[in-house]
Amino acid sequence: MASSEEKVYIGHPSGARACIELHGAHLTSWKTANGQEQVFVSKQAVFKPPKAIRGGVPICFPQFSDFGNLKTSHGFARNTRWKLFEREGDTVVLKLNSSDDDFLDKYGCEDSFTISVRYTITNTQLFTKLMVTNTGCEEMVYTVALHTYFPVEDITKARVEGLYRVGYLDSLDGRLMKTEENPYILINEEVDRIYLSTPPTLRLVDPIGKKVVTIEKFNLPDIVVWNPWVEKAKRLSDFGDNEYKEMLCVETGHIKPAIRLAPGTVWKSEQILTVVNNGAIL
Ligand code: TA6
Repeated sequence: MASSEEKVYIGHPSGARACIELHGAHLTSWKTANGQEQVFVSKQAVFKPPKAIRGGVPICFPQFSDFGNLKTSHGFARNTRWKLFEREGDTVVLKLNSSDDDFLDKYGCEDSFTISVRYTITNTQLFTKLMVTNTGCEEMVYTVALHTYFPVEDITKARVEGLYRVGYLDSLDGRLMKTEENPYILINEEVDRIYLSTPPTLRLVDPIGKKVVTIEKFNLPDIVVWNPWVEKAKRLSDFGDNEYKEMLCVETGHIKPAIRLAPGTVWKSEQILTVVNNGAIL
């Protein structure tokens, strides 16, 4: 089995060009059968732990942002070496076990857990399943998110549908609770919002790229929408000044309330991304 330090590549068993590439458990490329790249990775991304890779799908665990009690924003899972557990055809599974790495010393995490991620591809879809098992004697309290960076042809024309009238915490305004008053979200400034208790399905529409991505989720009630825009982009050392124009983070997560997992029990979630090209862009 490939070690978690190597890149892992899963090609669609039919021989179609659909494939994914992982660095550890961090998905850094997802191509659909037409060969089109479906995740954004910054040209200035650093591929050297413990620096998180700027792009793809960072796994935020055991906390999203500072929704937890660790110092490391977004938790340590995205900076840690996972172990390749299974690799079969269109599926790959990686695991991270608290006993593998001394998280208590490194991150102050006292939990005993195993987290696994299972990626499965079809010609146009990416299925991501997360499973957390509490292997300790104490209740685990944690938050989680799939911090997906989507590429868009023109950020000012892209839109997110499905969050109309949903409440959100505005991270740019003291995390004040607000309500989405627009039928769909357009981006023309820095946006950093945590939408709570969202509908099970959303759409990311890229009219210039003639592409629609449907985001379905199970047990991931919250959605984060983030674009750094001009000023924050300049402050990110691993992100090009103009790259904000070609990406949008739409992240599925369980952030507020946190997940409370009793000893010996399992938490499961799933995200299904489906790409429709030249789709019904209404
Ligand atoms: O998901 C939005 C967010 O929490 C933003 O506040 C911004 O910090 C972004 O994540 C990127 O975080 P990172 O730690 O990867 O630079």
